Amino acid sequence: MFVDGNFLGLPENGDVVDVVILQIPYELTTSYGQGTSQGPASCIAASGQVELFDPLIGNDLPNGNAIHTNEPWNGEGNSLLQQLDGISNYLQPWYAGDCFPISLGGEHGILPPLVNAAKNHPLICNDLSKLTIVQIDAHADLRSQLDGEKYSHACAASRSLDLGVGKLLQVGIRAFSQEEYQAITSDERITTFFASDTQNHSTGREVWQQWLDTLSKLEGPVHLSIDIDGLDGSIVPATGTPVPGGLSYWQVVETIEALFNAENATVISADVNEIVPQLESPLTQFTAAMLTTKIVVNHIDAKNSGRWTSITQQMGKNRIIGESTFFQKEGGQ
Ligand SMILES: [Mn+2]
Repeated sequence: MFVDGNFLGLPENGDVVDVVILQIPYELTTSYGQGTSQGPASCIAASGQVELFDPLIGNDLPNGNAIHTNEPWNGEGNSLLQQLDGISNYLQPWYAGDCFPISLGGEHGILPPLVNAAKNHPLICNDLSKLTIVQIDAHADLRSQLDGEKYSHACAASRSLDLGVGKLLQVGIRAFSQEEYQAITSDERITTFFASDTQNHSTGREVWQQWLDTLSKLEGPVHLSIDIDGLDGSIVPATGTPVPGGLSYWQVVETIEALFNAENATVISADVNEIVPQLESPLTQFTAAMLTTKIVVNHIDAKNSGRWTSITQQMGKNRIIGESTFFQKEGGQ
């Protein structure tokens, strides 16, 4: 039975949630292209064309797991800070440690509220210094502000570090300012693999292996943030700011696999963002749907292999949405 509006068209399984697909149609500060607010729905529609079989789990999805496609974030909030609180409160109940949350965006500005929601995860316990973010992106997103806005998508990574995130690993990076380059070279929390190095035709293979080795040595809780413009612009042409010279589809798949296979790390959540529906061909949203499916498959494999276990008892689908006003209290300070 194919269920319209559900990720992969999969029917739900009563009140059980093993993987939750969250939709954040947020678009406020996207600087160049338009249309990220339609991204999550277009990715879910495109996921209907993705194969359910993956050799990694040797079976069709959902392979005994309950994949719940949650109602989208309601978009409410009269100011940017209210909206950030709204996103954080929408996500927070899914960070209880009993399921695996995957957020579809929406612009990359969803990352700081996501990090704020992750504070409650039992592996983090309010200490975000334990958390590593692995960021696939064309842009470093390390600006202090863009056009006077410190919560711009171009500042997503710096605001996450401000929240207390311990470690940031970046790959695919090929568009950045001098300020961002200085942050990369001076801030010990940041490790960046530039696309000019990983994609280099003579020496790239060696650098790429170093990236995979770095991932396999990670420890503790990890969030995977995929800005789809990290991929080469030719396969995600509709994203807000497509950039040439990016990662191939298979490099992103290798990254997902290396990360989920890291023996001492636990991937607690992921997001796939900056999805914009492509009209003439569904390539952009289909690429996002394929990668989201790869994340689901790798999570299930990690669970089957004991690298992910539920920390709390199953909480079902009806969860109390948070009421934090964290970003409003910060007042953009
Ligand atoms: Mn980004």
